[in-house]
Amino acid sequence: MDQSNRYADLSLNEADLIAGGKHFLVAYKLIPAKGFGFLEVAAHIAAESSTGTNVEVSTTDDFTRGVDALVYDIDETAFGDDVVRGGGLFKVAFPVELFDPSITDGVFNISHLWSLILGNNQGMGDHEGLRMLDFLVPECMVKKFDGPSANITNLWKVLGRPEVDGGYISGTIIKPKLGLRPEPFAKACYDFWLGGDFIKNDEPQANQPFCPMKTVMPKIAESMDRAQQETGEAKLFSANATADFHGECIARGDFILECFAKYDSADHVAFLIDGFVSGPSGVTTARRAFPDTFLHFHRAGHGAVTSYKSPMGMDPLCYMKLVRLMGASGMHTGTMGYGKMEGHGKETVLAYMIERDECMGHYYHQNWYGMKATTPIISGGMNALRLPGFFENLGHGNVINTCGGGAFGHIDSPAAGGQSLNQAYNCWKEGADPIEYAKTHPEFARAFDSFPGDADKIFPDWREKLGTHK
Ligand code: CAP
Ligand code: MG
Repeated sequence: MDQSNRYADLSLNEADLIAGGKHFLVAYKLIPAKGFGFLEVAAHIAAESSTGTNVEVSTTDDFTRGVDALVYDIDETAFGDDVVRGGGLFKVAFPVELFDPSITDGVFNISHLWSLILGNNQGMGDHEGLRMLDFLVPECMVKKFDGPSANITNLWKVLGRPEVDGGYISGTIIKPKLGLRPEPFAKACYDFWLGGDFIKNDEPQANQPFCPMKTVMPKIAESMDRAQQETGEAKLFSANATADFHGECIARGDFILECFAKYDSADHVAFLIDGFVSGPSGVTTARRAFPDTFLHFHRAGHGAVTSYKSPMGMDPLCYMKLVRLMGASGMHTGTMGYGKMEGHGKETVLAYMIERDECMGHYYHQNWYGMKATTPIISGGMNALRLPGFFENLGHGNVINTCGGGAFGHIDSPAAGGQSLNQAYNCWKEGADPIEYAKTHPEFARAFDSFPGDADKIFPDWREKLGTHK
């Protein structure tokens, strides 16, 4: 049934909709199924995402029609006819009345919002592909989401740095991903903290029988204390508090803080929340129960929804915006083509969108109206050699960077791995040539020997210029 007579109004003007401030706007990429018209499917998507279904129903009244989501712009040939990346563009205006403020405090529910803008419409049979590319949150809604409470400024304060432009936080992920027992786990932490700032649990490390949280967490806290005394520097740990049941998450968080409070280091702790798999409820539990603790959002699994390989789901930019609204202190934004995960150099927008007061997305200029920034977390196949190019592309180093292989794969020690990361940042900040810089910074130089494949690719003439370093 073609519902475009009800769920489309191409006379609507986007500038007026934005100025009116009463609509949540969404841009989608659509590949209609064979035998279906573009506007017909777009209108059906607007119906299914708001007040309709696939047929007229007798219970609809004038008020209902007044809150219909409406297709207001289409461009059927926007993306060409590639079977995955092809299709057309259409935009939908959702009246803000469709969204769901909590009965407790009026804060909007992300889970509800997500189920409207990218819910049933993903499973409809009249399209070959539907992908959300960008959305615009009006001011009246931005101000009714939690947003971040703590962020990188809290961590810079602990590290004794300026709370603005406090710079690069060098980090690692304890590797191997699973399989370390408590003693070797705590030793790995101590060894890295002798050279780097920040350690995170790897996303699956939690309470496995071979490394129970109640055994390992006190040892990690003790290792941090020893490393802080040894180096005279504050250290940070992002502990996995992810859980299905909110009570378990809170119990884990309380226990973790208790372990570190013993050494007066509770504010040196962040909570790692595997936010894609635990969803907005899991994230909001941590955000609300522990507002003073940095909420480290790990996005493992997000690729199923955001991968550029798919005609479905959402662009990573949309996911970044949802996560800032949820209140993540820090969010994995990917490595923008410099690491091992899918991505490209123009993904800087993923970082800018969550860290700036306002930012131009793919289709909409988003103002955050004073909502605190979410800190970009850079992780995935990174090491000291890949960092200078990464910072040059991003344009700054006010990020948390975690290198698992990049630290524990350094041939001298995890501490040398950590030092090599800090040296890579300083090399970029000073505008120095990395090879020249390596001549006076041995840990950075030894990163060339540790990751020769990367060195050959990024600095082809390093061998004759640097030779191997002992
Ligand atoms: C990186 C990592 C990270 C992912 C996150 C891993 O380890 O710990 O979880 O890379 O990816 O498990 O692979 P390495 P993203 O540093 O050893 O690669 O930030 O893109 O979500
Ligand atoms: Mg990991």
